[in-house]
Amino acid sequence: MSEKAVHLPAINCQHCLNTIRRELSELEGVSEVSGDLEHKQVSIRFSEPASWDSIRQLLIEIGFPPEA
Ligand SMILES: [Cu+2]
Repeated sequence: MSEKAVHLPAINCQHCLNTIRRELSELEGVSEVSGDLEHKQVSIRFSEPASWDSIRQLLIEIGFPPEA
């Protein structure tokens, strides 16, 4: 089980967080997604088969690239 907090500068409103939460929870292995609108940050708890690489790729695809 891993947990990662990432800064997603493209987050602007609650709707963005809802989209991120919905899309990420469809990824097998992702067990929890919590968002912080004020800091444009999302915490993701995951285990295999999900990996940080697959999560990062999905975030890029849906328009919320993690800040490097
Ligand atoms: Cu939004």
